[in-house]
Amino acid sequence: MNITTYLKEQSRLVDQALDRYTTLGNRAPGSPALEGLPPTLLEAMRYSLLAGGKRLRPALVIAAAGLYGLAPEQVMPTACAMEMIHTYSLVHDDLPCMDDDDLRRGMPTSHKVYGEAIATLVGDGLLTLAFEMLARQAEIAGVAPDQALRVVTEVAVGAGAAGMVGGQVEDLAWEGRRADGAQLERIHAMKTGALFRASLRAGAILGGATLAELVALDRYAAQFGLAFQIQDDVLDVTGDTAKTGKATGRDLRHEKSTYVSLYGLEGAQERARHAVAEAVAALAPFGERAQILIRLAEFVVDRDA
Ligand code: GRG
Repeated sequence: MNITTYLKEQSRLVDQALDRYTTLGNRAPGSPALEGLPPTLLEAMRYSLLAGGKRLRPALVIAAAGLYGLAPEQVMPTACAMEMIHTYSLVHDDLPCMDDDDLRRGMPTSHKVYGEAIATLVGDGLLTLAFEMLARQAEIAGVAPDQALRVVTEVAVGAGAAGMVGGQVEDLAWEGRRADGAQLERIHAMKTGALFRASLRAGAILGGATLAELVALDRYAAQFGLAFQIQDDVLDVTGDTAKTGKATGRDLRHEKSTYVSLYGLEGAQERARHAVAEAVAALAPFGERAQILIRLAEFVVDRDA
């Protein structure tokens, strides 16, 4: 199985579903209610949501659910909810009060096109819509209400103050100061890792995972997140804006400690490779069923975008 082909196919399905879920009048089971939503807000939400991106978090939901034989469409509301939350975080992260970026996913950032107030509300709207979708999936055949509730809890923990939002606060607090390796790992485990972890857990919960299996996926998620973040730091130095769709050199401009600034380019890459090996080792309990998750971990350090 070629992971690039796999990701392309999953992205196509996710893009179609995101389009459907944000189209007025859609009555498919599990879809949100959009009637009355101001047209400019819906347009601005769709602008950022349908701008591309690797769709990694949905891929993790789908791959984790796939461990239990679920098809992508059975977990599509959850997969799309994770992408909505991720997109909200990017829109807010790009605001002038945060990283103040002009380019995202190869396009002008939300606040450049719609202004700061709408961009802030786009983020708020996407975050809330994500939770509406997670709750509504109890309306879909095969998703038991107690499963849907567990997924809501997992995602709230990963996206909230003890996860992604808290990590962003920590990240901002360290700007201009030199964090050590352990501090950096803590920041990114919250800021980026928590959403990957929630994606994997959500997919696995929908598939009926045991507690031991969730623990194995947590170990995978931690190493996957670390490898992803190291490569993100590497690409901020070596990446090509035409491919990453965002400016490079942002970390230096914001005086952020990164894996590259701490360990050098080669040292950082070596650490990323080690993290991938650890991620793969964590999947041992799943045997052959884990092939996609293995390839996804390899992909995060091989990617150029
Ligand atoms: C509440 C005002 C307010 C702000 C919160 C939570 C937050 C803003 C920001 C933190 C999240 C963040 C921007 C993390 C950065 C992680 C990262 C490297 C994102 C890029 O992810 P990719 O490479 O992007 O998966 P694509 O575009 O491929 O989806």
